[in-house]
Amino acid sequence: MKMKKYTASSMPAAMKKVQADLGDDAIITSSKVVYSKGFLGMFKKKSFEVIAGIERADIKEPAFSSKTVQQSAMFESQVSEDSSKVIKQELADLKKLMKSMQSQSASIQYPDELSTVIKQLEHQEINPQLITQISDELFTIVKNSKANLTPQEVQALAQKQLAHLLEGLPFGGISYEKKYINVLGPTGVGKTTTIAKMAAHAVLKKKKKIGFITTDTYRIAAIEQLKTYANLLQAPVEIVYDKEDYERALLKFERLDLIFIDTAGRNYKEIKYIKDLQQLIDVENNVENYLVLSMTAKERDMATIIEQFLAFSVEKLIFTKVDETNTIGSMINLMVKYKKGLAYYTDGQEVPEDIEEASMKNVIELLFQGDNK
Ligand SMILES: Nc1nc2c(ncn2[C@@H]2O[C@H](COP(=O)(O)OP(=O)(O)O)[C@@H](O)[C@H]2O)c(=O)[nH]1
Ligand SMILES: [Mg+2]
Repeated sequence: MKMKKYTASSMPAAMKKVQADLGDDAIITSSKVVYSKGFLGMFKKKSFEVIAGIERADIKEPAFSSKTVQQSAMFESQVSEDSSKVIKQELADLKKLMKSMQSQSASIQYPDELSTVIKQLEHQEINPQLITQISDELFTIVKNSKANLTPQEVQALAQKQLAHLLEGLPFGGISYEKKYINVLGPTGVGKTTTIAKMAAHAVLKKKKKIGFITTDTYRIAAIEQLKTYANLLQAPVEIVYDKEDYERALLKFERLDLIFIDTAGRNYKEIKYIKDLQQLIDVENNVENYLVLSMTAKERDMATIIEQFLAFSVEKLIFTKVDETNTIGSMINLMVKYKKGLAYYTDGQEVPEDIEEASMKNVIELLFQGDNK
């Protein structure tokens, strides 16, 4: 992937530049605020820098261009008759080969054995490019196998290909190695509910002393909701309105094992505020960031959210409301595209039970179970 740097006076302006230059498929790999020294070092100028790039579709050069053929033809007249015969033959062979290659690529048809699996992947709205990638691999395997494969065998092979795509991405929930669990995402995706589920597990199964911090002070109901869960778990809650509150809360919770931070970010300004707050604890490198996305959202909108939160080192995503959809391809597409792992997925409103810690295995199984007709 070729990377380019874009600078502008605001983050939206920088993003616009990226979009104008690279289109909607641009991948933002980093973004930051840079301060350049102004006049006599007195006026610092603030600008926003984004590094972005785009995955290039392989540009395929034809193996032999017509120019080469023309050159060979010219060359032909200068050589002895014998070798000219040889060359003629070679050219004819070449033409034949090219013709057969063209007809093959124009009518690539996957064998019937693969059609069920391909339909399943399509039904789940796996990205077409990924489907082609998987199908091509399966095609090679099926072609080379002596006996006909059973549908179960083909499905198992498809699962293996999916595992390939997800290889190297982190799976699994809280590591319990860091003190702060920062749960990010826009309002309404299910952050607070998911935090309650995670926290219940930490208290009941892992016997951790926990506390809650919320910066989502926009709606009273949201505060009350978190307080209710905290009371049930007999854990303290701190409501944070500014940086000072935040510092005070961190100090107050010094002796606890695990702090869940509920942070709603609705727009760029709020996300920046969260980032500023996080700097207070990030110095210790003691945070795990989770970004929560709802499976009921459109893939493109989820992608936008992921991009908005790129400034945070989010390793793993959490997908909620899996119970409200039959298609979970977008989950896989986004993980592959943004190289993010998966911590949990949630499948209902019940606290604490409706949550699954993610593994590569259960995500792939999720894709193949349920309504695939
Ligand atoms: N069906 C379903 N609803 C969920 C799930 N997780 C959360 N919700 C609901 O989504 C709504 C918003 O949840 P909330 O935790 O307040 O979201 P927040 O604004 O991100 O904190 C509530 O009605 C939750 O009960 C889930 O996995 N499945
Ligand atoms: Mg909330």
